[in-house]
Amino acid sequence: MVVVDSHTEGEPTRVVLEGGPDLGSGPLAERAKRLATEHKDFYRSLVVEPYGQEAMVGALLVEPTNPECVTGVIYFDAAAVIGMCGHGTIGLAATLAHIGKIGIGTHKIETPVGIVEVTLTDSNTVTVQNIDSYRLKKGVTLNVEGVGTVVGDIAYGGNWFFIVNDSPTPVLPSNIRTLTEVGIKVRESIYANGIEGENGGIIDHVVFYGPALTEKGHSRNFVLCPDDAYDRSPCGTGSSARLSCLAADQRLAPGEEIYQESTIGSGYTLSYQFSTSAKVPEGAIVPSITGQAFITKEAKIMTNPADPLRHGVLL
Ligand code: PYC
Repeated sequence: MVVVDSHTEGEPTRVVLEGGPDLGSGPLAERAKRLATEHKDFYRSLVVEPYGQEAMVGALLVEPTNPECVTGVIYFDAAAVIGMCGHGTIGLAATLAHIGKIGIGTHKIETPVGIVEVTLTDSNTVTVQNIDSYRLKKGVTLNVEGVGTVVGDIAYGGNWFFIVNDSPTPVLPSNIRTLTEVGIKVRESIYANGIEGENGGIIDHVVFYGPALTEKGHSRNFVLCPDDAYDRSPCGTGSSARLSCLAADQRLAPGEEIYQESTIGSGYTLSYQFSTSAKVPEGAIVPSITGQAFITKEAKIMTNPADPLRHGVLL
């Protein structure tokens, strides 16, 4: 497999340029399902040790169905094939620029959940115009064993999120272990209570918000991903979901920019416009996420059939 690695605000992405499985030529959602059900060993091995690294998200390039798109892409982490990935799309745009496939300007990319737009300002700086994002439910109360009462909103930004405005634990790098443990307990409670997104959508991302630690920051977040790793960036799809909540609560006006800090202190500039699509719930927004990605590696991944750990170590 030929891959290019990058990091977006600290969060790693591995773009698979060549050597992925044949997923057919159907809609991307169908191909994503085939990747999830028929090729788990393949995608997992690319993002977990010893061939991958903690927190890595993979981006498998596929032929788009829409000829206006420069590529199609299916994202995955160690635990799941995911609908969309904001940091991954910033990393993908920087990678496509690195290999000479796109230049400065705006380009369309097809994902299993819809078409997104990327605007490359320079080789590292990318703005993603994400798919329509919206809040499904406000103020869902959970009684989480060992944690207490946790109140959050259920919102969609390409993945389903449980968004907690008042983090049960201060969002500080020194609390990453506790934040991870509490996040897992919150997610278990969501599952145990049968709480879902629309059409049975699995709420597999949990985000905690706390006060910003810098002057320019709006707030600081901690994002628990399906593979139990935390997002080193502020999470593009999570930020999209949060923007939909801020819009619904009239805490942020359309076009107003905020700077979202991540747990490690990197960040995204965020804004939104209201969606004009009739296909999404009223109040849905089109989020805009700007961040920077840097190429870290060009590599050929070897999968030696004699290697007992070729499918990755168990997490
Ligand atoms: O940036 O959307 C994102 C994302 C999802 C999972 C990890 N990062």
